[in-house]
Amino acid sequence: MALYLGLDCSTQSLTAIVIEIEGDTRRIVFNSSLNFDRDFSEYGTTGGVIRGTEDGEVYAPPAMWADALDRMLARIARKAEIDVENIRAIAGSAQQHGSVYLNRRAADVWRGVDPLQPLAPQLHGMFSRDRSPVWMDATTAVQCREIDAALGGPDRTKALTGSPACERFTGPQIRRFFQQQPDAYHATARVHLVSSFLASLLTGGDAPIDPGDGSGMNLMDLAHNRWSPEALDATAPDLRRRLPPLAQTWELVGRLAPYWQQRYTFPATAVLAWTGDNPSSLIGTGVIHDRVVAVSLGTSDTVLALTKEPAGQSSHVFRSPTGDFMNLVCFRNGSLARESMRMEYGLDWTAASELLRQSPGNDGWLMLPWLEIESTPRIAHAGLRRFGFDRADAGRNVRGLIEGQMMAIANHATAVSARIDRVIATGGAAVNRDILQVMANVFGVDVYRLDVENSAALGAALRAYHADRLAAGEPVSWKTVVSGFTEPQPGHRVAPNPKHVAMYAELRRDYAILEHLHKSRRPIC
Ligand code: XUL
Repeated sequence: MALYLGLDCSTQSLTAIVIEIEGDTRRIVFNSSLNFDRDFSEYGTTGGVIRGTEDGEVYAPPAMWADALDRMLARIARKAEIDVENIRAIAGSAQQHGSVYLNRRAADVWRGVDPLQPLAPQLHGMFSRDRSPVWMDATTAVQCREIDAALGGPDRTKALTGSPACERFTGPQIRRFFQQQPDAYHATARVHLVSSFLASLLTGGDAPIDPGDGSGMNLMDLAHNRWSPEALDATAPDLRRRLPPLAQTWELVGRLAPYWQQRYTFPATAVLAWTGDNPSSLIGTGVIHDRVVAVSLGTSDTVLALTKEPAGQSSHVFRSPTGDFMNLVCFRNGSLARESMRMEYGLDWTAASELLRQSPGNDGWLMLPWLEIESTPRIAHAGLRRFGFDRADAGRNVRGLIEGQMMAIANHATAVSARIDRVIATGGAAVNRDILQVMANVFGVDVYRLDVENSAALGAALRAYHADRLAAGEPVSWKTVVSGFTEPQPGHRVAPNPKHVAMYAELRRDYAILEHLHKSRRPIC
């Protein structure tokens, strides 16, 4: 029996999924999560993070992730049904952008770890910074401006690295660290991402960063998958020697270190490069070609689309684990706007859904749903724009907002991915079938709801399988890799209603015109 282990270290938890692949048998044999707040309460996190005293400061203690990795491998090793000898390869992913700072003693500390003792307390002497800023941190606006200015403006930074300088991205974070704590920066021998730090703990070496996570740093030349000397110079002095090398996502980067072999009787299993949770989710949700897009309806709404070339219209372009490009289009007005609309009219979701069903197309009335400032398109002046109705009418407002959101998502998704055959819907609001019905009607294609709680860990396990076969000289296509794991369940399909598809096709054109006309204007109502 061939087993593959995928790990995902997200903001709030560490998840492990083991899959079994033998002939036609393809199944998940282990799926388990450790929650940082609950299972590691001694680190004092809330939602897996700690909020600092400075406005927008959000970080996590890196030792907590090491602790979780230790406990998870113990769980796997103790699971009677899993023979660890059969695990052929291990891959992983982690929350993107977060960074871990190691000092010069790190290699020695690691060499000296005692397999009879828990890992985390033994790592104390390894860090040059005991805090890892994570993707939620928003303290680097100044550094973003400085980096963009040095590189020739945000568009130029985006063309070079895949994104304009962003507060949560690692480059601006490193720059701030260098400016605020120059001594600690100079004492830093390595800056790892959360992903490459955990891969390093597994191999006991200095694991590379993969292009998928590397493109979340504002430091990598996206076209060539190498560190950009220009971006490095714009960030901090002597940064090149502080970064690990880059390696392809499918490369084996080492074998499980003696610590794990002796502590939990694992063999010297092959370990792959780790990547970011978003690129890994792409595989775990089966978004492996450009005609399927994933739409996540979360705090903000995001579209993930795979393309052969970077799409100019996306908010961010990352590399994907398939070697292509992962385009991410981000809409700030997601669930927060939906919730605030629902609450304004004192509705629960059953009542709000009823309003959605009542009059699809809102009798032609449109709303630009920019309750907050928006990133797609860039809207500097917050405020809903209503056309043909006022604030008093609950039904028109609820439909205007949600239909407007779905039209914006569909129009901008089409600009990234020319032909869309299917939409995979994820995120909290995807449980609402009426919202998905609007989505299906607006896109004019089937929408499938996927239970993706652990799609990043599943994606990692699938990547382990893909890389193992590649290394064995028996490569398998990505279609074969994901087959049997990511097909949506028929009961989760929401089909478009042809009558409404034609109507929304027209409304989408009107919506695009309104969006264009009003994006630089202040709200009028
Ligand atoms: C993506 C991002 C988040 C984290 C969450 O740019 O910041 O999705 O990866 O884990």
